[in-house]
Amino acid sequence: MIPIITAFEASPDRGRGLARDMPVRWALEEVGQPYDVRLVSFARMKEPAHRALNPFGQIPTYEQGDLGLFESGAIVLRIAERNAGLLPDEGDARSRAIMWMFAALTTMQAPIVEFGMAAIFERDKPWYEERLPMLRDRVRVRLGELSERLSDAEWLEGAFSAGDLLMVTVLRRLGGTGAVEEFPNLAAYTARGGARPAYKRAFEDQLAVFKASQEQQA
Ligand code: GTB
Repeated sequence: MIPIITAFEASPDRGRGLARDMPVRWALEEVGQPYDVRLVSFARMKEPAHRALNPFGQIPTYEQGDLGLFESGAIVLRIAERNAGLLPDEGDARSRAIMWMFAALTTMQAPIVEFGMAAIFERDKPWYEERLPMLRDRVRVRLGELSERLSDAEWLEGAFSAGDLLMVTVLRRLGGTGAVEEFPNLAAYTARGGARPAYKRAFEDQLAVFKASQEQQA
């Protein structure tokens, strides 16, 4: 049965692939699983039918048969567990790859999102100028630690895994800030992820959705 995911009808990121449907699309492309997309507006996301799938009224969601999931990390894990290519078979290696999935979505993503949110929503607040360097420093510390661990390896833990997929999507949220570029190995790592054919297909698909939404408005 072909899974159905939800995504923004018109993404506020204007097709930059920063919304959380992107890791889900990328994972599905990596394993060669065809999928359908149901596009939803902000209003539709808050309606009972969508909230039945995601109580927080957000995208992405994932439906396959009787299964309905939300949370991009849980969806990527489901895809990785059911298909070859995103998690090692051997138990310890598999646990380490899952550990990196959590590291991406918690330890790395938390300060990155806080930094990004402040830049968008607190710009006009009196505390903004004082708070921003602190938030940026928190991101820099985490990036430095990740950079040291990655060193000159291609991927975080041997072969490319769902851990790398999520880490690259989280690091991409810093695009345009110059933060990742302070660490050349992380910049190369992020570029390596983005150069994967599956990533490119996922990116082009979500970009096509955004372009279509603009054409409809014109
Ligand atoms: N933890 C959840 C997950 O990983 O699935 C987070 C899901 C989430 O944040 N969804 C957002 C959403 O539905 C879209 S992706 N928001 C609508 C709402 O809450 O009403 C987050 C996002 C949004 C916009 C940009 N952007 O414009 O750059 C980037 C990321």
